[in-house]
Amino acid sequence: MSTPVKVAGFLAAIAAIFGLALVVGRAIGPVDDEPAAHDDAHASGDGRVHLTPAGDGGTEIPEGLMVSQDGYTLALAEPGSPAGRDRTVAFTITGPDGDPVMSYDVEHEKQLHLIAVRRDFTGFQHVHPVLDEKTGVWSIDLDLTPGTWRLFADFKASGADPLTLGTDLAVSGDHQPADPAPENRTATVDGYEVTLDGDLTAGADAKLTLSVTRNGEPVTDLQPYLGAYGHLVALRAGDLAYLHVHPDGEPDDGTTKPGPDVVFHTAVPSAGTYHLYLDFQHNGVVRTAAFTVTTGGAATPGDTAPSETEHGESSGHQH
Ligand SMILES: [Cu+2]
Repeated sequence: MSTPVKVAGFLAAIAAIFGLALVVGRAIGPVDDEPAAHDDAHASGDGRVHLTPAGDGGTEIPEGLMVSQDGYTLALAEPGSPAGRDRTVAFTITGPDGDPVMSYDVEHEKQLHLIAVRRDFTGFQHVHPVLDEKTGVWSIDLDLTPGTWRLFADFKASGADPLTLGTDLAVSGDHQPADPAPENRTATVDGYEVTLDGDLTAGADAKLTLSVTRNGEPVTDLQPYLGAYGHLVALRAGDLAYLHVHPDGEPDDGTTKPGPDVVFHTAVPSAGTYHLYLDFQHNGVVRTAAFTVTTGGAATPGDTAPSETEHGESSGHQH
C-alpha cells in the first residue's frame, strides 16, 4: 500500500470516528448539568442516607448494589472461599485508571469499612481490612459458613466521593439456608438486651431509638466506637441494598449521653423488610445486635406505635 493511500485511509477512519462521536454526543447530551439538589442525598455526615443520584432525575439508587461505580471497582482476589474460621479474604479497589487505589481518606477512623453478611442474613461481620501499601491489596480474616456472602466495601478514595461497592463471595460447603428471620424489636447478645423503638418509613426520615440494658439495668457507660456510641447498618430484604447510619450527636459534644439510648435518623428507600445491625462498645468489647423490621404505614410525624393494620397496608397488597 502506498503512503498516500495509507494517509487517505487514516483520514477517512478519523472522519468516521469523529462523525460517530458527534452522533453519540448528541444522543447522550450534556451529562454535567445535574441540579444541585441531587447532591443533598449524597452528603456525608450524621444520619447520611447514602443514596446515589441516578443521573437523569429519576429514582435514586441505594448504595452497595453495584460492584463498580464512578470508575471504581471492587475486585476479589478469589471469587470463593472454603468455609471456616479466620479465612483470609483479599481484594482491591481499582480506580478509573484501572490500577488499585492506594490512597484513601479516613472516615469514621478507618480507611475502609468492610461489612460481610451471608445473603440469608446470618453471620454479620463489620471489620477493618489491612491495606498492603505496596500492592493496594486489602486483606482480612472472616468467619465464613457455607453459602453466598455479600461483601460491602465502604470507603472514600482520596479526591473522590464516598462509595459503597458490593460483591458476592461463594463459600463452599453444605449450605443450609436460614429460615426468614421473624420480626424482632428486642435483640439479645452476650447478656445485653437491646430494644428498638420507632418505625422505618419508606422515603421519609424516621427516628430510631436503640436502648441498651444489661441484666435489666440501663447501660450508661457505652464507649465510643469509631467515633460514635453506635453504628447502624440497614440491609433491605431481597437485594441487600445498604444503608450505613450514624447516630445523633458525638461522644465529646457535651450533650450526647453514653447510653442507654442511641438515637438514629434515617430514611429507607422503599417499603419492605429491613435487617438492622447495631454495633456498640461496652467494657472494651464491640457487640452487634440484630433486628428485623418492616416499614410502618402512613408517615405520620410522632406516630411511633406500630400496628398490624399499618404493616398490612405497607406491604402493598391490593385486593
Ligand atoms: Cu467500620
